Amino acid sequence: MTRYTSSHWGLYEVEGTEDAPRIVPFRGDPDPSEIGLHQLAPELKAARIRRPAVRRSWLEGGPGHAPELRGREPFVEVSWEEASRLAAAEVARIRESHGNKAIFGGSYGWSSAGRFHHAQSQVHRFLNIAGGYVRSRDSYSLAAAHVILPHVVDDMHSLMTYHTSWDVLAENCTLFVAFGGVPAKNSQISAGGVARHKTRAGLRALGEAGAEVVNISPVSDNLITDGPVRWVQIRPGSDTAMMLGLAHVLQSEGLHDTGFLASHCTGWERFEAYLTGESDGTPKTADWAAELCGVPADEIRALARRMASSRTMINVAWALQRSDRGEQPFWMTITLAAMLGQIGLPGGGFAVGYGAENMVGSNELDLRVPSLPQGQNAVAEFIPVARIADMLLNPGGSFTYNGGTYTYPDIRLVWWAGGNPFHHHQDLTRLQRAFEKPETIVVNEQFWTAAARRADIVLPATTAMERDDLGFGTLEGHYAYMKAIVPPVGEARDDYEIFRGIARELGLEEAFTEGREAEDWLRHFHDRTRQSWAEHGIEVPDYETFREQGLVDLGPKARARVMLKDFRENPAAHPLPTPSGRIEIYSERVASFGLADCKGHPSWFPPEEWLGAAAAARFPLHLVSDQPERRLHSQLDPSPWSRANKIGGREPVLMHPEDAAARGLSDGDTVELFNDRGRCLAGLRVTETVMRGVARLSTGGWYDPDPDSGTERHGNPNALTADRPASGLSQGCAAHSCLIDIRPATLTPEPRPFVLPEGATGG
Ligand SMILES: Nc1nc2c(c(=O)[nH]1)N[C@H]1C(S)=C(S)[C@@H](COP(=O)(O)OP(=O)(O)OC[C@H]3O[C@@H](n4cnc5c(=O)[nH]c(N)nc54)[C@H](O)[C@@H]3O)O[C@H]1N2
Ligand SMILES: Nc1nc2c(c(=O)[nH]1)N[C@H]1C(S)=C(S)[C@@H](COP(=O)(O)OP(=O)(O)OC[C@H]3O[C@@H](n4cnc5c(=O)[nH]c(N)nc54)[C@H](O)[C@@H]3O)O[C@H]1N2
Ligand SMILES: [Mo]
Repeated sequence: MTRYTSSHWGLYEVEGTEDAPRIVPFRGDPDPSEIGLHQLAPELKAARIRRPAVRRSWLEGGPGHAPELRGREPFVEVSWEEASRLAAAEVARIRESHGNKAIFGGSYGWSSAGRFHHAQSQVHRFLNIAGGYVRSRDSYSLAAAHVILPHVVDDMHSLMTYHTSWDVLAENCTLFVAFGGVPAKNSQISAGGVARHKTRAGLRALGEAGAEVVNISPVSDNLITDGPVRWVQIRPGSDTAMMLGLAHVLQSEGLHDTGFLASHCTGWERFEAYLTGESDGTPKTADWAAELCGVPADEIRALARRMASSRTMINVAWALQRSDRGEQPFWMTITLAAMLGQIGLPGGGFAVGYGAENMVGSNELDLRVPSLPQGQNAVAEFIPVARIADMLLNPGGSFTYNGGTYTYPDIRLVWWAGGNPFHHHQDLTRLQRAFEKPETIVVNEQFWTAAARRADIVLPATTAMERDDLGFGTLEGHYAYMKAIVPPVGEARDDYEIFRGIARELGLEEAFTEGREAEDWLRHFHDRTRQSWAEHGIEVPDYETFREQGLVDLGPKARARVMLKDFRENPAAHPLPTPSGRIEIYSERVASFGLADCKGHPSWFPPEEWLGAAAAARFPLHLVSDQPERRLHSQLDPSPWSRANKIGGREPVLMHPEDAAARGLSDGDTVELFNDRGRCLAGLRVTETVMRGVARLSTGGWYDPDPDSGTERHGNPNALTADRPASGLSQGCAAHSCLIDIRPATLTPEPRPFVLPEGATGG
C-alpha cells in the first residue's frame, strides 16, 4: 500500500516509518518539483503557531484598542475555549452593532491542497452561516484577465481548461512567440496538485521538433527548450505597443486574414481605424512601436512577416496583465492571433499563460471533485480583491468595476484564513496603515506569517500533512487519498474544527457541520465523485477501497486538445459566450462603460510607472517582482530549499552587470532598493539574464520591516510596489508597474523574518 500526499507543488509518495516519514516524488512524475520534498523540514516546524494567541492590548483593552501596535507588540497565549469565546463574541457584537456588512471575509489566498480542508471554503461557509460577509472578487493572479476576457472570447477559468496541449504544439507549431516566456519554475505548481509535470518536456519537444522559438521578455531564463531561443529584450510594460507594431505590419502589408476577421470576429474595422491612425492621428507603425518598447523596428517587421508565413502560436504570460492597463496585452494578443487567422488550428492561435501553471497545455481529462458547500451569502457588498487597503481606508468611497459603480463598506471585523495579505498585497506600508482601521482582525494560520503577526486573535491551523483529505487538481490527472502523516504541531486544529468550535459558541454548530465529522464529508465528496465520474466512463472504487489504494490515476486517459477547434469549424453552431458569439476585437459593451483607461478595443496606454515615464529620471530601474522559484508565494519560505537561495539571509535581487557597475555594486553585496513608497534590503546577484534597466526580485520573502527605520530587511518587493489598480474596469493588482533605484546599503540590520513574535511558544 502506497501513501500519498498532494500539494500545490505536486503529488508525492510517503515512505519511511510512522515515526519518521519521508516525502518522495510520485513515481509516475517525470519531472517532480523539489519544493514539496521539504514540507516536513524542522525549519518549517520552528515557524509554526502552536497555541491560540491574542494581541496583548486587544486582550487587555478590548476590541479596537491600540491598533497602531498591530505587528509590534507581544501576544498572550490562551486556551482554545477562551479563543473561541472571544472570536464568537466579536462576531456577535459586530453583527448586532453594525450588521454583517461590517465583516470582511474575502480572505484571498492559496491555502493548501485538499478538497475538504480548503481554508477559503471553510471560512466562507462559517461566515455565511453567521449571516454573511463582504466578499472579494477575482484574483491577484488574473483580475484584469478575469474581467476583460468574457467580453472578448471566454472566461479565463474555462480558457485554462482547453488550451492546445503540448503534444499538439510539438507536432504542428513552427513559430512559438512568447511575451513573458514560459517560466518552467512556475509550472512546478497547479492548484490542488500535479501528478505529472509536463511543461519542461513540452518545451523540449517543441525545440526538438525544430519550431522557431522567440522569447520577448525582460529576462532570458524564463523560456528554455534545450534548442535555440531568440531572446528579444523588451521594456517591461510596453508589450501592447510592440503587438500593435506587429499588427500594423500585417495590416499594411496585407498579411492579415480578412476572411477569418469577417467570419469569426466583430469590430475589426473599428480597430483597424485605430491601428492605421485614421481615428486618432497616430499610425501604430513598427517605428512608432520601436520607440516605445525598445525593440528595433526592423526586428518587429521581420517577426510579423514570419508570423504570417508560419504556424504561429502566441503566448502571453499572466504577469503582463498584473500591471497598469493589464487588460490591453491580453486583448491585443487575441487580436493579433485573430489577424493571423490561425485560432482553432492545431499549433496556431493564442495562449494565455503556458507555463503559469502546469495545467495550462495539459492533455489530462477535465473532471471535477466537490468541495465544502459555502452556502448563501446574505451580504451583497464586495470588493475587487486588490482593493483591500482602499476599502479599509475609504469607507463610503466609491469605485467602478466592470461597468458598475459601487461603494466601499465600513469594515469593523476582518477574518483571514488561508491567505497572506502581507505577502500578496502591494505597498505594504500602506496596507499596514489600512490594517489599523478595523476593530478586530482574526487570522487562522499555520505559520507566524506577517499577517498572523498583525492579527488580534490568532488561531493555529493544521497543515495538509496533519489531516486526511482528498487530493485533486483540475486537468492534473490524479485523484488521491491524502493520509495524515504526522500529528498536529502543538495545539493546532483543522480549520473545520476551529470554525465548529466558534459556531458552537454562537449556537450554530449544527448548521455548520450538518451533523458531519470531517470523515463523513470526505466520504460524501467521494461518493459524489464516484457517481459523476461514472458518467464519464471512469471507474472509481468505493471509499474504503480508495482509502486503501490511495490513488486513481487518470494519466492513461489523457488526450490531445486544440483550443477553439469547434468554434473555428462552425462558429454558428459553437458560438463563444460573448455578446456576439464571436471574438470581439471591438466590444460595444466595454465601450459603453465610457472608461478613460479601457476603451472599446485594445489600445496603447503608457503605464504610470515604466522606463518611458518621466519618473524614470529619478528611479531608472523597472522592478519585476515575479513568482519565486523555490516556494509558492510566501509558503515554505523558512524551508532549507528556499533559504539556500538567499544571500546573507536576504532575498536575491538580479541585475545586469552594467547597471551594477554604474552603481559601484558587486555580486554578493547587500543593496538597498528604494522609491518614494519604501525601501528594502536584498543580496545582489549580477547576471546577464536580466536586461539593462530591469531589476528582478521575486515575491514571497517573508515581510520583515525594521521597527526602527521602517526599511524592509529581508527583500520583499511589496515594500516598493504601487497599490494602484490596473484600470477602472478590473481594479486588478498592478504589481509589475513599479520603478525603483538601487544603491549600496549603508545600514544593514539583520533580517529576522522567522523569529517568533514575543509571547509565542516555540518548538
Ligand atoms: N509584487 C507582487 N506581488 C504579488 C504577485 C506578484 O506577481 N508580484 N503575485 C500575486 C499573486 S498572482 C498571488 S496568487 C498572490 C498570492 O498570495 P497568497 O495566496 O495570499 O500567498 P500564500 O503565501 O500562498 O498564502 C497562503 C497562506 O495560507 C496559509 N495556509 C495554507 N494552508 C492553510 C490551511 O489549511 N489553513 C489555514 N488557515 N491557512 C493555510 C499559508 O501558511 C500561507 O500563509 O500574491 C500576489 N502578490
Ligand atoms: N514556483 C512557483 N510557481 C508559481 C507560483 C509561485 O509562487 N512559485 N505562483 C503561481 C501563481 S499564483 C501564478 S498567478 C502564476 C503566475 O504566473 P506569471 O504571472 O506568468 O508569473 P511571473 O513569474 O510573475 O511572470 C512571468 C514572466 O513575465 C515576465 N514579465 C514581467 N513583466 C513583463 C512585461 O512587462 N513584459 C514581458 N514581456 N514580460 C514580463 C517576467 O520576467 C517573468 O519571467 O505562477 C504560479 N506558479
Ligand atoms: Mo496567482
